[in-house]
Amino acid sequence: MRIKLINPNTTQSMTDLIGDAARSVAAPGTEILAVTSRSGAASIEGHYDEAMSIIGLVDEIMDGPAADAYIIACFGDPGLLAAREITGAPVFGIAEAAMHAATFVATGFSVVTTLERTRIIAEQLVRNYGMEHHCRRVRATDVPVLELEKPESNARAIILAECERALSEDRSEAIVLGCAGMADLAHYLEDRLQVPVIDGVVAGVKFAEAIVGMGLKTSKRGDLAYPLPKTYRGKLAGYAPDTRLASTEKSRKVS
Ligand code: 5HY
Repeated sequence: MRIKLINPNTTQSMTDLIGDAARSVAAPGTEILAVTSRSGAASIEGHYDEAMSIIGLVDEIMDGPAADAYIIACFGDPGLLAAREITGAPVFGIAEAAMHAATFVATGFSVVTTLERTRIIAEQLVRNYGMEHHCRRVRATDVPVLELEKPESNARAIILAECERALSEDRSEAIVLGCAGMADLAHYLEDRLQVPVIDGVVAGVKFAEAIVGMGLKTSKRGDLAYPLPKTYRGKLAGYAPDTRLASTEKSRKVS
């Protein structure tokens, strides 16, 4: 099966990092197509960045080649429901995937993310996903997304210290990493913390393999049905659903 792993920010080095993480767990026969959005912000750190990232995300889903599943590799899960509308293939957000994975291995988890504003967005996701009973707290580290890649930022030590506080102060039994750019930290942290540390990129890949393996597709009954045909104006005229849905998608469209 082919899983398209979409980095909705425009930083290629982060795509390389998440592509490596995804391939390290992919089953034999799973192809990971890791792509960087062609438009938008270098890092996604707020509602505006998220909103602007959705066009690039849509481009990656609508422009072939079709995949058996898609993963949105940004912890805000930007455009997740819109993405589920435009394809029948299952779509996974890394926040949703990581939180669900955490509930299988712990009663309570903490999310450790980057900036304070991201912390607030992640709290909204916890509520949207009905995870209030499982997520004990969302914690920020004040490490900006692109600083994660720089050894001089001391990001590893800062994140490790925040995870240790999460385990002692939140009474959490697992850690969910709150940024795709933390994908390479999971093993390092797990070795030191001795609790499950869940990276959503890896969780997304394994859920994608499971759901595709079960033969499941996104329901086209209700709100995730293909978008209604209508006129789009202005800069988005070319995004009118009927003109834009990829021909591969149209051929498997369920009306
Ligand atoms: C992410 N931003 O996973 C996030 C989440 C964050 O560019 N990729 C981003 O830390 O704000």
